[in-house]
Amino acid sequence: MSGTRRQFFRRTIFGGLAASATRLLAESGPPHGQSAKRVSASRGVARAPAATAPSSAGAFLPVNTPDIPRLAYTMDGAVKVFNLIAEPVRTELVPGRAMNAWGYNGSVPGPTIEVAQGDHVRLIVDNHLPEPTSMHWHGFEIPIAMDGMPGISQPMIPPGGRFVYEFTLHQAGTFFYHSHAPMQSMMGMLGLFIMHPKEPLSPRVDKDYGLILQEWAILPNNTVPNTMSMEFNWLTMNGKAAPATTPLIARLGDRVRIRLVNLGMDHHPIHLHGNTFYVTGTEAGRVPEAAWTPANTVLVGVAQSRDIEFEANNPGDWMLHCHMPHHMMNQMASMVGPMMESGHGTPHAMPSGMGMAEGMGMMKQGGALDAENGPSLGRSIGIGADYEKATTNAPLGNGENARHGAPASGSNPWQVPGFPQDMMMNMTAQNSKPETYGLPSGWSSDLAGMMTLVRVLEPGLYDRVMARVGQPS
Ligand SMILES: [Cu+2]
Repeated sequence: MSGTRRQFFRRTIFGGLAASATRLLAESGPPHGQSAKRVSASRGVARAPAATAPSSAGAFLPVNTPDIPRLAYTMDGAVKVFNLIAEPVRTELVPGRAMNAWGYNGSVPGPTIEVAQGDHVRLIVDNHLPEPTSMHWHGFEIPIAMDGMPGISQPMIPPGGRFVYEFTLHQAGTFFYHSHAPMQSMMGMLGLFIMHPKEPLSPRVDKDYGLILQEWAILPNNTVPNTMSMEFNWLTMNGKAAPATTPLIARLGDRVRIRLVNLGMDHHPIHLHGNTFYVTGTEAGRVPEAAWTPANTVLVGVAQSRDIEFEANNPGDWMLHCHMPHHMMNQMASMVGPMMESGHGTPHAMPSGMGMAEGMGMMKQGGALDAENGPSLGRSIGIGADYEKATTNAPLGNGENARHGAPASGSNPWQVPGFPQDMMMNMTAQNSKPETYGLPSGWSSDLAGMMTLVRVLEPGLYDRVMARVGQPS
């Protein structure tokens, strides 16, 4: 497409989008797709006041933060008033895997706040937690009294207490808010705070998405994140682990922005398949265009945000994921190993090799990783026979190999030390949602952890997906 035609095309699209953006903003509150359901179910957000008119700074394309609601506001004269309630939140990482975390207004991470540069805002923070908290506005150039530093700029907000923050925003970009108690932020207490610039950015985007990257350590048979742990077994985007993350939808030819925020213990190299993007923003705002560099992986460090933008001109369902190998998995647990078959009626159950104490990881002698104990310690009660040590997994007979498609002669893949390393699970049925419409069957098999899809769709399929999502296309 020639430059002129392309610009015409974009202007035409944007004309329509700007209109729908204004409409969306006026409606405010519910975000797109799945999140809408979550808003209505969320008592915190339900308690928040209804939204009113769009910003006086003019219409902007709202940021779509899948699986996270947008925080509604009221106007008090010229002041935008937001209510945030710090509280325990029970959520699901993937269907059926519950987590008892802490967040705001019934959401983990907290709801997305969107304002325009120059807005005067009042943020009323209520503490419904059993311990004191405070709120820090990360990177905001505001008076020290509003910085949320207990003991320096304010007293802690006690349980049942309230603190009112109020300031004028002169910055623009992808910011975030979080509890300044480190363990509370590791319990989930942060949220996106998008400041839209007074003057629209150029080039304008057709889709604007926001994703918060988090990590959780949740021990077996537990639902509460262990904030002391350095070993994380659940990695999420907007509070969901793949394949429960919601795909980001783009129409072929759209210009797409994705805003990435990381507040955890690890850095996340976020990689996009099939498309080259430019890093156009940091946690401090817009990067001058002359400094943009092409990339397909951007390192989002702790306490940073990164905006990436690209022309979605390569059709397909493209992975967007952290490339840290351990961040591409779900429910990892060291020293536990793969799930074994039960033994009830199956010929493959592991014979008992250790007693209850050893099976639970309680050492009486030797080292946890020595030759005698290492491969089997802590796997589970009654598992860890001598011959498991040779193979580190359940041996299967030849008949079973044949069933799994392995060569019938001699080579038994189950006898390879360290096999299997990767377990794939098809969870397509549990994770179907409007945004997954039209994906190949079995799409969920290789999606886990900090991962989602960027679906660059031809107009026909795009329209069908958007009709299901319930958004104007
Ligand atoms: Cu990562």
